[in-house]
Amino acid sequence: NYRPFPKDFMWGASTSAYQVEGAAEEDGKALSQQDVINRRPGVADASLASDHYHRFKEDVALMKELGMTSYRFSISWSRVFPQGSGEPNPKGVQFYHDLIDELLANGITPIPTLYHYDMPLALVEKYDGWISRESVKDFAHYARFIINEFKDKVKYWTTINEQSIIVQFWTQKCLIPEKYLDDPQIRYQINHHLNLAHATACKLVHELVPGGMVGAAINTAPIYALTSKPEDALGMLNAVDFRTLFYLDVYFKGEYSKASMIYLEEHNMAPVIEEGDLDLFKEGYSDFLAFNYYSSDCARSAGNATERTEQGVNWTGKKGEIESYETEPDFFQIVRNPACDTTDWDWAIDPVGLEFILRDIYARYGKPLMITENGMGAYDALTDDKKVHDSYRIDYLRAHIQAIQRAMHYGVEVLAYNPWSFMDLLSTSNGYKKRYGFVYVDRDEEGGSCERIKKDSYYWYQKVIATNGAD
Ligand code: BGP
Repeated sequence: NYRPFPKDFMWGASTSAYQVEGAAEEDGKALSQQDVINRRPGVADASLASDHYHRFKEDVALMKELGMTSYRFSISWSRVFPQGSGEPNPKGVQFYHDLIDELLANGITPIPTLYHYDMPLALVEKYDGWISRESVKDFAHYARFIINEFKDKVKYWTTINEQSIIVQFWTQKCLIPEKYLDDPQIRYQINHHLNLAHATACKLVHELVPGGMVGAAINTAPIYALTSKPEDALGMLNAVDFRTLFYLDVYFKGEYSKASMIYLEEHNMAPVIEEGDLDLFKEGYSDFLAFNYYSSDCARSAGNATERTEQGVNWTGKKGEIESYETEPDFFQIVRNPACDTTDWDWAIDPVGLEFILRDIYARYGKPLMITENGMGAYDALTDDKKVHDSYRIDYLRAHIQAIQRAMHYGVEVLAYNPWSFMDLLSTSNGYKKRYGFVYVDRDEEGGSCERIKKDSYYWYQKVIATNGAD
C-alpha cells in the first residue's frame, strides 16, 4: 500500500541524437566523434540510425498516442555548430525548433540534454576534443546559443550525459588519439573539463531561463559489498566514492570528494585544476539530478592487486562474456553481483537497486531526482503478423516503476520517469541487435525500411501512463 504517484509526475521516454536521428551529414550537419567511433564492420552506424530526423512528426504522434508527458532527447552539437564553434547552422537550429514545437503542441514536456557523447569531429581534429581545455570555451558558446534560443520553450535542462561512463569507457565515448592511450590521467582531465562545461551550462540556465531548472544526467547505481568482511565493506565505500560521489559532490557541493582525489594524486592521475575552477563549480550549482539506471554492482577489497584493470564490455550478447572488472589497486575491486540475474549482455537486473539509489542520493543531497534512462536491452523478434511480444521488458519496467513508487512513498522527490528508449535505436555497443524501445524500428545492421511497429510493451506502458502508474 504505497502512496500513488503525484498527479504532475512526468511519464516519458528517452533517446539521444546520434542514436536516433540519422541524417549524419544532411542539411549542413557535420560528423561527430560518434559517427566515427560507431563505424565497425557488421554493426550499424549512425548514418541512418532510426531515421528520426525525417520522421520526427510520426514519432511525436506515437509519443502522444502512448500518453507521454515528457520526452528526454539530446541536441546534436555538430548539427547546430558543424565546426563546433562559429556561426550556427540555420537548418540544424530549425530542426530542434520543429521538434520542440511539435512536442509542446502535443502536451509533451521537452527535456533536452546538451551533450550525449557526440563531440563535433572538427574539435577532435582541432585540439583533441575534451582533452583540451579549449573544449570548455566552445561548449560554452554552443550552450549559450541553445539555451538562449530555446529559453521560452524549455524549462528542464540536462547538461552532460553519463560523465562517469565517459571516464570509465573513455575510448568508446571519446575519440582518443593514440598518443594518450597509455596515460591514465587523461580521463580525469577530460572529466575536469566536463565538470567545467556542466557548471557553465548550469550558470547559463540560471542566467537566461526564467524558472528554468538544470542538472546533469549521470549514470549511477548502488554498489553493494560482496561479503560481510569489513575489508570488503571498505572496498565498497571506496568504490562508491570513486564511481559516484566523485561526480555528485562536484554537482552539489562544488568540490571533488576527498578520498578519490587523494587516491588520484597518489597514483598520478589527478587533473590539472586552474585557479577559479572550484569557484565555478560552486556557482554552477544543480537544481536536480537526472540519472540513468540500468544495473547494480558489487565491490570488495582490492586485496594484493597491483595492476589497474578496466571494466570489460560484452560485445557479443552472450551471457557470461565479461571477464574483466575495474580494479583500482589499494582502493577497491568491482565484481559481478552473484545475487542478480542478468540480461544477455551481462547487465545485472536489480529493480530493488533503483529504490536503493533513489533513497541514497536523496538522503545525501536532498535535491529532486529525475530518471532519464532505465530499460532492458534484449533481442526482440518481429513475428510474421508484425508484433513484438516483449513480456520480459514489461516485467523489467514494471518492477522498476514499483521501486520508484516505494522510494517516493518514503519521501524521495522524483520528477519524471523516462525509460530508455522510446523507440529502438543504435545501441552504443551492439548496433540494432540489442533493442530497448517501446516502438520497434524495422531495420537490421545493414539498414531497412525503418517502419515503426508498436511492441506489447508500448500498449502496456500506455495503460501505466493512463492510470498514473497504477497498472
Ligand atoms: C547509456 C547511454 C545510452 C544508451 C544506454 C544503453 O549508458 O546513455 O546512450 O545507449 O546506455 O547502452 P547500450 O546501447 O550500450 O546498450
